Amino acid sequence: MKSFLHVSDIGDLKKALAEAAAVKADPYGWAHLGVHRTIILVFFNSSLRTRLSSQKAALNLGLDPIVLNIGKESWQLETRLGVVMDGDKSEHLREAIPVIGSYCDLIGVRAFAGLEDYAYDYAETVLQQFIDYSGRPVISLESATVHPCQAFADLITIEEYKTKPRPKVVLSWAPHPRALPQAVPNSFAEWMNAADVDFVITHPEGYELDPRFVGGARVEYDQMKAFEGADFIYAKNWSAVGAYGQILSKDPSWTVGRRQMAVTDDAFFMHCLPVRRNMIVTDEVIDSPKSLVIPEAANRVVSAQVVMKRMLESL
Ligand code: AN0
Ligand code: CP
Repeated sequence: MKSFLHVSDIGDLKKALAEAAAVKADPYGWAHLGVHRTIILVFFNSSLRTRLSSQKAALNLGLDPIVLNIGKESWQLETRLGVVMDGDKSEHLREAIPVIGSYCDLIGVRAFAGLEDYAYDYAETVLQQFIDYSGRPVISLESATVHPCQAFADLITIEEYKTKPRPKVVLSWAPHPRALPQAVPNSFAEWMNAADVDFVITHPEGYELDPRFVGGARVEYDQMKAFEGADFIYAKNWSAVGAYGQILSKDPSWTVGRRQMAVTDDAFFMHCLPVRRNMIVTDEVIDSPKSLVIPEAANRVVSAQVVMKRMLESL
């Protein structure tokens, strides 16, 4: 595997899920693979789960992780090409990336969408430079448009908890005080479309996701209707794509609570975390026995480990 951004990069999903189960059952079973190998994890943005689960996955494989927090420990990096560097950025990605590549075997990058320029974000301008200039396999640890390690962990979690061969999975927009990227819902949609589930997306009008990620999914603007008979509710806020990066609604009636969960088929509740309680989801729902947020986060080690394992095997 040369890079990990899309569901197509992992190949057959049944095989990937079987491999995830094997890695989870025997986390140290491939500890020889990473010996005398290094992964550099580059963070342009904050993280709790991705930072820790990626390091843990690397350690399980015998791989040495090095974390670099851009702008805090490194120089501030310029990411746009062709600019006069007379501002606060001391170094360009064009030099920094091959230097980072010369110190390691694999690279992970977290670089969120700026939410100002659709074309810049949706071209994956930062991540693509890592792919083009590092000479190393690159993992998106949430880049401008995708969060594949999260979506893979979500799929593993659904596989573990489903009680029907083809469960109904609903991705629901929920309110948030700040404008957030579309990476999590984009990847979730892409992976659910590829998986054997009945997938529905619900959001207020104006929050349509990019058609490349919506694919053939059913979109339902009535949240209560979308939730009917659901087996998994996946809540997430995102900012608008059309009116790029804008907050069009903070409607509290979309906060996932007992009212919506009551029309599901006793659905599980999922969220990638970090979550704003009583904005995205009520305390009652996230604290209920049907909430999967902790096992879902735990599966981030498993998804990252399968990806790093595949990359090490193909070096
Ligand atoms: C980020 C997002 O919505 O993309 C990270 C989620 C994993 N969330 C926040 O910034 C709160
Ligand atoms: N879900 C997730 O990626 O969390 P962090 O932003 O804390 O890494």
